[in-house]
Amino acid sequence: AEPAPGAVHVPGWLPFARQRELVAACRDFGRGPVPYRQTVLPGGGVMSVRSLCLGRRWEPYRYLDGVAVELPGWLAELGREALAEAYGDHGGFAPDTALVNFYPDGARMGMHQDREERSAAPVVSLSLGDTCVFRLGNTQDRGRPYTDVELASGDLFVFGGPSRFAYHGVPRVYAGTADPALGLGGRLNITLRETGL
Ligand code: MD3
Ligand code: FE
Repeated sequence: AEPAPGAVHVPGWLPFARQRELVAACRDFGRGPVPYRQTVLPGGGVMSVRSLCLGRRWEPYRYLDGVAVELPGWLAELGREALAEAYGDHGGFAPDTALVNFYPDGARMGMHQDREERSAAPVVSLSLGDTCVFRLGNTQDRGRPYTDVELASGDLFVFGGPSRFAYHGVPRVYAGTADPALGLGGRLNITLRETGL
C-alpha cells in the first residue's frame, strides 16, 4: 500500500523466524558498549522511547560518540532488500546507520521531522513486537492533514520521495498485542538510513 507519495507499506514482510532473530539481535546490541538510552532533545525534553544507534551517528544521537559500534553488514543488506521489495529496485541504497527504538508500555514519539541527515535517500523502517499507530503527516507542520497507519510486527515501511521530510510520530502502542512466541514485551523499530555524513 502507498498511503502517501513515496511512502510504501508492506505488511508482514519479515517471516516470523526472521522477526525472532531480529529481536534477539536487538537484545544483543543492548549488551554491547552502547546501551539503549532515553534521548534528551535539544529543547530539554526526555523521550520515553529508548534508542540505540549502530554505525554512523548524527544529531541527536551523538551521545557516547567516542564509542564505535559497527553497523553489521547483514543489517545493511536487509535494508537494501527492503528497498528492493518496496520500490522494485534498491537504487544503490547503502545505509551507514541503524537506529533501534524500543517502546516500553506507554512510550510514544511526538510528531517530528527527520532533517538532520545530510541525505535525501529513503528511510527503511522495520517494526517488531506490539502493534502501534504510526502517524504520517505533511511537510508543513505537526497538524492535519495526516494519515494514521497501524504497524504490526514484521511490517516494512519505506519513506522516500516527498514523504521523507514529512512530519511523523507514534501516538500510541497497543500493549500486549505481540505474539508471545516473539519473546518481546513492547515494540521495537529499526530504521536504516544514509546519513550523508
Ligand atoms: C517518516 N521512528 O526514529 S518509524 C525516528 O517507529 C522515528 O520508532 C518511528 O520516527 C518509530 O525518527 C517511526 C520510521 C520513520 C523514520 C523516518 C521517517 C518514519 C519516517 C522520515 C520521514 C517520514
Ligand atoms: Fe523520525
